[in-house]
Amino acid sequence: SGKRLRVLVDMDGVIADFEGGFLKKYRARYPNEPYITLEDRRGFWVSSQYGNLRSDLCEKAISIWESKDFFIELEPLPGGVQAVKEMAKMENTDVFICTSPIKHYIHCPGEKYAWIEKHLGYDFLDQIILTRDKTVVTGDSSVCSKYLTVRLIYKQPNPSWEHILFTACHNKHILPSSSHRRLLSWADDWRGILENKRL
Ligand code: DGP
Repeated sequence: SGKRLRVLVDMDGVIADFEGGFLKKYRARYPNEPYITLEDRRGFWVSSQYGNLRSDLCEKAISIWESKDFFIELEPLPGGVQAVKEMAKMENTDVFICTSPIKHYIHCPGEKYAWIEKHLGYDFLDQIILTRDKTVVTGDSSVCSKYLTVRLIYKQPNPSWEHILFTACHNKHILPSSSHRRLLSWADDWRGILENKRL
């Protein structure tokens, strides 16, 4: 019933645990360097916060996600894979994984495809959108904030979108606003949000 929905689900911090994977590998590689606990993470850019802690740590942080096997070995976030599979089976619902590869491209894009195949299955490879500029996917230039991580989009007619802010360690302190609904986790009521968008 109701509108057909196109749901764009981000990958890092929404279905794949980028922050947890980063911290684990950073600490293993640089055991004697200071680090930022997930509790103390602020802002989307991990490298900026590490750079503020000590300037050379910016580069060290970047070296972690530029390494082979970083992206493929990310753990799924609780409930994310199951929710996306369920969502994809819903009537009148098209689900895409919309994710920005890092510009050090030698490992990241391929490993993102491999991660999707491993956790969501071969057929989900048809649903991947890799772009450095997610605003062009919707054609709406006001989609810009890095901490907005799940998007719901109406199909025609009258295309419009709503960002749903998926709670992550780095954005949980941002105050709620009327224009940004939150999904606290995949245990939260994502079905309700979809049905509400469909009306
Ligand atoms: P997305 O969440 O899909 O917009 O992807 C953003 C990408 O950026 C993802 O691969 C993680 C990565 N990323 C996270 N923090 C930083 C950072 O501080 N610097 C860079 N270059 N990339 C980052």
